[in-house]
Amino acid sequence: MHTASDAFLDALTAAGVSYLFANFGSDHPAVIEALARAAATGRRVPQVITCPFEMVALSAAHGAAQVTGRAEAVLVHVECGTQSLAGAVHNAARGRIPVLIFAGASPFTQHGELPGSRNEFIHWLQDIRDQRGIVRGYVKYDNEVRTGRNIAQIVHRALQIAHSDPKGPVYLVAAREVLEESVPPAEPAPDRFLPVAPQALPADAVPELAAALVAARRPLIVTSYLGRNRDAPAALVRLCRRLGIGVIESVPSHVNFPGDEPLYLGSQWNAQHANPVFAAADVLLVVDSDVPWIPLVNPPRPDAAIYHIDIDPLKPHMPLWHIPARRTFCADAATALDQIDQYVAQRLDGGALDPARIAERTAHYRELHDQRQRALLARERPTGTEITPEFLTACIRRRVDDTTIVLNEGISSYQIIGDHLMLTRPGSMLSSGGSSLGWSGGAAIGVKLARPDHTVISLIGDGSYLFSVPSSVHWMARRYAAPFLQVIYDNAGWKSPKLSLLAVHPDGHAADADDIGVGFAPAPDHAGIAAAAGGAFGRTVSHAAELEPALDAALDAVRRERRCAVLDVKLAPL
Ligand SMILES: Cc1ncc(C[n+]2csc(CCOP(=O)(O)OP(=O)(O)O)c2C)c(N)n1
Ligand SMILES: [Mg+2]
Repeated sequence: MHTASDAFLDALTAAGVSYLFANFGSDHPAVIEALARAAATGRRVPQVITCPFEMVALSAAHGAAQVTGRAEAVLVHVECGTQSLAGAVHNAARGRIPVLIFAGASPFTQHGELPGSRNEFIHWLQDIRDQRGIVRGYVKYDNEVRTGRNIAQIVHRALQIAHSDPKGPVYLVAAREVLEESVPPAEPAPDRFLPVAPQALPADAVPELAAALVAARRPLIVTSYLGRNRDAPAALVRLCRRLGIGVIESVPSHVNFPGDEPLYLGSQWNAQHANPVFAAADVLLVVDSDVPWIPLVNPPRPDAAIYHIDIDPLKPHMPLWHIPARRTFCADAATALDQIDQYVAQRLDGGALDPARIAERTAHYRELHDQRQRALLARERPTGTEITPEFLTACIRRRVDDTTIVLNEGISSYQIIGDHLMLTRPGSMLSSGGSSLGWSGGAAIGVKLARPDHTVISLIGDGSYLFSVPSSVHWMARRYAAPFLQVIYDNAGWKSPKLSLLAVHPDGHAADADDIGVGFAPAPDHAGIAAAAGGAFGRTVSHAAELEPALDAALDAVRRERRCAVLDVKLAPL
């Protein structure tokens, strides 16, 4: 017996997929049978991770891919399960995350014409006109497997597309009859479906970019996600040190540049005012960024020479997008930065490079870096008994070691978390890259499964914690031995929509209203949810003096008892 479902699992295994984050339904008897057959006969297949909610399944695959760079598989139930992927599809798309999503489809025969024919009432209810249309706006590729005879080929092609830059999710569907189909075993050949090789800058671009950066007075690089490639931050450091170029992160979803480099000048997010360091740049090189600045509040200098290198420079998935770049290049950041650096080293050193000019730029940026550093440290000192997000993050920083991965879903504290963790190691902090809340619960499981020897810490707003489906997350974390620490930045509700309101209507009725529908009173027992669902260590902390002992106890539960810990940290309410 060898069905299309066996061939599907074999193709995943051959492609290096380790996990099948699964939420089964009536579309999957053939797959469940194939999994059991593999277990009975000792055939290696991806490990099934049962996910009680699909959004958590895709978030877990998202987290795993963020640390390995490789797609995992997510198996969902027809169109209903596809809908329940919810905002995780948006996050995977915006975060350019390789992942293979596979859904069943309602049987297409109703009188037993083929094995798998309709035999349950839901087969009529779940037959919709365009199942793939649910996610088409978010995936790089979607297709229906119409015969088991080429299911391996379609899986490998889908994964090749997912793994090629700009990476992203892919979606396949197959009806029950196809998944039941007997097919001859085929030799899967994943090495004939390798991702497209990284792209370099065209030859004429390198001298132009180098010349602009060399001649500038205040050259600045702004980036958001070049750190997704763990080699790129080192390439950025080499070039910036050689030429005295400052670096600003805009809405970073990775560690793109070490926080302790004197050329590091901080990040910009949603601040509703200009950033003077950014505004002073005369040559601005944007590398891998979806939102390098917000034109309405923080525009570049009008005469700045802007260049753009991106793995996805045109962003055709965003209907409105433009930066006034002189030249735009589609290239891999690490490759491109190395090209410029090598050109400068070989062709300009000792010639067009003026050491005094570079020393002046470096000293200027070092001074700004040091000023910023002093201001940050001053802000994180505790004042009285209240816990500020700055103090909380500093306490966490002191517990981050070389094998810690932090997931930042702090929302109104995104920037504070990045600023005060001051991380230096590529890959040590991740954000979803998207904006649909609740990613970091499932993602923490995926990261922990992929890096079992690391300490995983999810820093999450209280609203985002509830979005993350904590009952599913904490059940899964215990079931699959994937313990992590979760610290809730609990400001008693959704602070961000309130900030959005005040930015647009600072003096309106809502600004003075007692209740604008964003508060969480009466307070949920957040830690209790995790304890009930997954036996997590749970504690609520509201006094500054309690914080550090609670963090130590929570980390001890994670590292020694190997169970999740949730610290619900009460900040000033919104
Ligand atoms: C799935 C989803 N629903 C709604 C929103 C809109 N939204 C943006 S921020 C926010 C509040 C988040 O609350 P919390 O995590 O507590 O962060 P805070 O703003 O309080 O720091 C909401 C509801 C969203 N981004 N994603
Ligand atoms: Mg909140």
